[in-house]
Amino acid sequence: MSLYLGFDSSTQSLTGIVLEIGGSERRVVFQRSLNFDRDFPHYGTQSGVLPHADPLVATSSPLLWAEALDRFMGILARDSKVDLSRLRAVSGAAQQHGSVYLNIAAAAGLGRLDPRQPLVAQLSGMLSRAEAPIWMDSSTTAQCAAIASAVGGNDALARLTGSRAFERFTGPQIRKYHEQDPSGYAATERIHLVSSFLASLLIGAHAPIEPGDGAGMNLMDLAAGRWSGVAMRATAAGLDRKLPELAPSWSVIGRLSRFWVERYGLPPASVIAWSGDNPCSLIGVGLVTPGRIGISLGTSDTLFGLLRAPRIDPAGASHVFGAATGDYMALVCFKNGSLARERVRDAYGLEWHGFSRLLRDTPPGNRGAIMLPWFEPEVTPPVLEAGVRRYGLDAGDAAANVRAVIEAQMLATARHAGWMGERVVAIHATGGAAQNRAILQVMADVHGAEVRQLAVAESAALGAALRAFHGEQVAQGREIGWEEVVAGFVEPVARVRPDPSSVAVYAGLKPVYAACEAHALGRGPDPTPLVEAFRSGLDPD
Ligand code: XUL
Repeated sequence: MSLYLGFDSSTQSLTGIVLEIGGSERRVVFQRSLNFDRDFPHYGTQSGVLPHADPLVATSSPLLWAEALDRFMGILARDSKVDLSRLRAVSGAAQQHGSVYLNIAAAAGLGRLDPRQPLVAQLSGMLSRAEAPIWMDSSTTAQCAAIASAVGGNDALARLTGSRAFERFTGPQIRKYHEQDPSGYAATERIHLVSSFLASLLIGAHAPIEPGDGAGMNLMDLAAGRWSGVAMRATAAGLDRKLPELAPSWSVIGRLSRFWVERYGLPPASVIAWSGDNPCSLIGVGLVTPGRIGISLGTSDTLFGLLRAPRIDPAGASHVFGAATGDYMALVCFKNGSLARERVRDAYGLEWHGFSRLLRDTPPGNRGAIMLPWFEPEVTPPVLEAGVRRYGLDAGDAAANVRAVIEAQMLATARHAGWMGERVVAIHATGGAAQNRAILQVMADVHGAEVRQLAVAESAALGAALRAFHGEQVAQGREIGWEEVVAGFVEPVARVRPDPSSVAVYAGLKPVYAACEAHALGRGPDPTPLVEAFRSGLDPD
């Protein structure tokens, strides 16, 4: 039986999963996560982010990601107790949009890594920029405006690249670097995404970018699957010479280099192009046909689904990326995911079990109390000035605030997904918080749809491992359908059904939530009368 390794280099951790697959026999044989703050304290990250005076700036360290990869391979070789000579292919997922800047020394240096030396010690001379801006950065509003205007407006940019200009997208980040550090930009020979950077470390050469993650840059012509000359020129001079090539998602981009083979005794397994965490999660939750959606409850919460054609969100809040199947995927990203849940938990001195108990003990609809949990600047809807807004909600009431943060997150997913045009019949839930039944019940009730809880919470790493399997099969000349690829790994372990009376409560609460959001964004009147009317409708006394 063959082994397939999938990684997920996320904001806060590196996870690896090894699958054993032989015909219909399929299982996870190894899984481990390394936490960036805890296991690599010398980088000084907080929740995976380097401290900065400007709250709009968010960066991390490419060296940290590389050191985690090196340590993970050591653990795999030492602790996994599986026969790694059967490892056939490796792929990976990474947080999207983040960019890594390499100088001219990298092309040769990557191919000459010394297996007797730690990886990280050999990389610092290859970076033209020590820090990597990541998806949590919101500091490029001016660059977004400049790029949008140079391509004929945000609608034109969305039609071309799948998204209007977003602060965290790679193009605006590159433009800012070019403006603020022209000599650093000039010394940059190659700009990688986090995914293609880590893939480069595995193969010992510059890796290509695939269209799933490439679509998160505001630089790729989505329909053609090519870098767009117009978008590149609108972003920074000479960018066409600095971007990696684009390659299909299932490409074998190389083999594990001598560094890994000699350092850890791994076989020279095929490396399949790495992608973004969201395109990999789409596979890892089994959304290989349209009609169902996935919700991932991670550092950010995301909602996603497969699209056969690149439909564009008319409100401009969402994105369309490439899918690993060769189709498209819709994605709506909410930055205040676990970030917000953790802040509420900590503000009231709770542990997770206490948080869940309060959620279960409070009534659906929260008596009309609404929180907009924008602890950090929000992506959907776009909010640059962080700050929690409360309507009919007493900040001192722990129970009501616990329910309010979860209800707000679920109401936001329902409100901002309508444009996909899919009637939601089932939701595949994943991510750390998807293990929490009380949260899944709110999800089912707000959407009025069954929620399927999956066995593997780490859907991005699982999806990456499944993509490794698929890519290797394709390379062998075997025609394999995606249903067959994911079979055995994505069947739900539990189903949470919507409760009709709660569904009715949320149908009434949705317009109240919408009015609060509009008011907080400065686009609507004070919603207090609506909050009060909802409350008195629930409780006529
Ligand atoms: C998606 C996004 C986030 C990151 C998180 O557009 O910004 O989901 O990919 O890792």
